Amino acid sequence: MRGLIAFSLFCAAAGSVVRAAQVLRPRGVPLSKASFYDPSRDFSCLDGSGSIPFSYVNDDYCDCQDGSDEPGTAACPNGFFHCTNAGHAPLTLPSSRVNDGVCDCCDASDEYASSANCLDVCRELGRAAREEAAKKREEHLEGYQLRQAMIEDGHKRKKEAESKIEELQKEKEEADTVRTEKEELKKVAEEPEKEALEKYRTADSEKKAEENAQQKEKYEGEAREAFAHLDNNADGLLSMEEMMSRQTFDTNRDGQVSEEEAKFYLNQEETLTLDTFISTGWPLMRPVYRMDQRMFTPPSTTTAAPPPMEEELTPPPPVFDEEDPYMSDDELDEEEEEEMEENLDSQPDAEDDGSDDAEDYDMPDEDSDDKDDEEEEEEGDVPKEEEEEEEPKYDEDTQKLVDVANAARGQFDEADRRVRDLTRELRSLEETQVKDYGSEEEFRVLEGNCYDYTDREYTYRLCPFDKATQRPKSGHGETRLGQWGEWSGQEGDKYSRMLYSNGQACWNGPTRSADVHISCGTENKLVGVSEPNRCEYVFLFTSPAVCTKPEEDPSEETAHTHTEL
Ligand code: MAN
Repeated sequence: MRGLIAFSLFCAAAGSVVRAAQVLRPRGVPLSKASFYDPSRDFSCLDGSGSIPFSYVNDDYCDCQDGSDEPGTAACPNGFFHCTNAGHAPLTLPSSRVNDGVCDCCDASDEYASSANCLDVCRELGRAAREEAAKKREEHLEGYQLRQAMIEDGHKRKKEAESKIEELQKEKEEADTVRTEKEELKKVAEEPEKEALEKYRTADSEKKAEENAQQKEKYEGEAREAFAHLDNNADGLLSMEEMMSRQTFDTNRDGQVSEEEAKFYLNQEETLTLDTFISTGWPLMRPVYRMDQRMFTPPSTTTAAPPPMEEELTPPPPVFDEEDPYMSDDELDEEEEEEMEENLDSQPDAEDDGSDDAEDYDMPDEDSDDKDDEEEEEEGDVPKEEEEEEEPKYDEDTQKLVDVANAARGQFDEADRRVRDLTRELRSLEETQVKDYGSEEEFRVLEGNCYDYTDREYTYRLCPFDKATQRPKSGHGETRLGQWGEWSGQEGDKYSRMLYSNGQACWNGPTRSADVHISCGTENKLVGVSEPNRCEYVFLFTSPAVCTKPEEDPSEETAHTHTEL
């Protein structure tokens, strides 16, 4: 019975595939193993585990441990079924799929005893697959040709960069020389300018010193006059009594000069000599004294004055009251008064030795301004237009020297700028020369370009050899995902991946990075981006640069399929 079934299966198998002069073999056996299935001999299990009469092959009973006696049935759990799929690609299935009601083989051979009614569709599928493969191959070939162009372009650019570097180096040498010359000329022009301005400054400060001396003289003259006026008994000492005899010093306007009031103006001394008067007493009393001198009408009553208050027993500070109704605006030199008030503030205090030292006078001093000017000029700054307009302060000869120096500074600045520009340009070109643009410079042409990909939330950008970024579609701010790092493909396939690292730090996480996977395509294009782990991005980039040479004979596989027939 077993033998009969096996024979019929063998014939059925032969019948389903046999064309003229083709190799007969049991169902499910690939051509490569046909010789092991010889119906004129016993069958030896392919793993050598035993031998059985040939009639036991495909008898739906599993005899061999490796399942090799049942290639065309589902009897062995570890067996395999091979479908020839003439017209398309052969297929090997686990034998459990035989007659399971599902069409696995396109030639329908796996469902010979089922009700699945499978049809042989291998020819149509084969044609579509071949067309698809041809298209792919075509693209691959085009990509490969484009790669050749990229290689050529890369080499060309490298050479151009080399000669540009040489050119720039020469230009920079020349620019250095020009800069040195201009620097020298600037020094030469600045020397007389500095001298001329120095004289100017000296003349200026001499004038100011003279003015100061005059002012001091005037101030002291006034003081002497006042001293003589106040020193009633002309004994060369200004005493408490003499002070108390003057209504001028009735600061709180209670009708009499108290001891405290008198003492305040004597700088807490009992008496003052002329010298101590000039340095300590006069600065205190000058405002009230002068005001009193200038009043049109002396106050006959105290009605205009505020009533004296308890606390005013302590002598109030001699405040100059600009609102005072008895003051003559015409006569009072306000500026001078203010100036003297300033002087009052800076008078030496009671602990001071009180010596009449000119340095104790805080006369107007513009030295500090001068110093600023000098510093600015020493730094080579061209005087500002505004300042020039405000102060046409130089004589013709000096102005000429300043103009010449300004011109020399301008020329030096220009020469200096040129050197810096050339240095920058050279540095960036030299950097490109040491970058790895692929084994044949095939990626060099990508430098300077950027490629975008937009998904639902973000627009991603890849600028090869520079950076990878992410920008929300809402448009707020760009996130740096990484700077160009290195080629990161596996050994032998180094140029299939790029790593962009050290991007913006992820909140509570690592710095962002982008891993760029490059596959063959006819375009340099960013075709997808994902973020498989938070802040770790995978970019899918296609480029002809990675297209390898397509196989010579694309129909090899099909030919192999046909030989099985
Ligand atoms: C931003 C984007 C995201 C990232 C989060 C992490 O929203 O950069 O891609 O996952 O930050 O906080």
